Amino acid sequence: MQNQALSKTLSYVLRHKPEELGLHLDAQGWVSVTALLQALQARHPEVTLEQLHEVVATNDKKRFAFSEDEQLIRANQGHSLAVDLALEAVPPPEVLYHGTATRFLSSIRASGLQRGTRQYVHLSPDPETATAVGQRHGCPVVLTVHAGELHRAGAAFYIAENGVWLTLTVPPEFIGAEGLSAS
Ligand code: HQG
Repeated sequence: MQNQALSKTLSYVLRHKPEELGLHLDAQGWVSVTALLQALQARHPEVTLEQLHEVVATNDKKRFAFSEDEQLIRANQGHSLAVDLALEAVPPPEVLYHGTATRFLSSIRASGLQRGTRQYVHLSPDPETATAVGQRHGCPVVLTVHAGELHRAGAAFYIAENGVWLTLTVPPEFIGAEGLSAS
C-alpha cells in the first residue's frame, strides 16, 4: 500500500468510519496504534509500524497525530464523528479565509457557511491554503470571514493541531461581500 493510499484510509477510518475496520475511537478520537495496525494488516499485510510513522510525519496537511507515548493515534480535524478533540477555544485573527467552489456561492450567501456532515466549518489562515481547499470541489473562490467580529458576537473558535481553524457556523453577515479571485 502506497503512503497516499494509507493516508486516505486513515482519514476515512479515523474521521468517519472506524467500524469499517472493526475499530472504536475513544471520546477524544484516539485509537490504539496496535489495534489499528492489526486491523490494517488484516487487509494489507505489508503495512508496517514504520510506514504508519512515516505517513504521520510526512503528511502534507499534518492530518494525524500520535499521543505523547505513541500508543494512540487520531485525526487532527475533519471528523464527521462526534469526537471531542478537547481543543481550547482561542480568539481568532480578525480575518480568516474559506475556500469553496463557485457553484456553492449563492447558497452560502443565503445561509452562511454550514458544517454539513463535518463537526465544524473549516477555515484557513491564508488565501493560498483556502484556494487549495476550494479546488477540491471545482472552480475555486476564496471568501473572507470576519472571524474577529463573529468571535466578539459570541462564537467559539478553535485551532486544530495542524493550523486549520474550526467554528460551528458562519452566518452570511460575517462573510466578506467580495470573493477573492483564486489565482
Ligand atoms: C460548502 C480538507 C452550500 C463548503 C480541507 C465546502 C479542509 C456550502 C463544502 C477540510 C454551504 C463542504 C474541510 C452552504 C458550506 N451551501 N455549500 N450553506 N456551507 N458549503 O470537504 O471546508 O484534505 O466538508 O464551502 O483541506 O472544503 O480532508 O469542507 O465547499 O481542511 O484533510 O460545502 O477538509 O482537508 O466540503 O474542507 P467539506 P471543506 P483534508
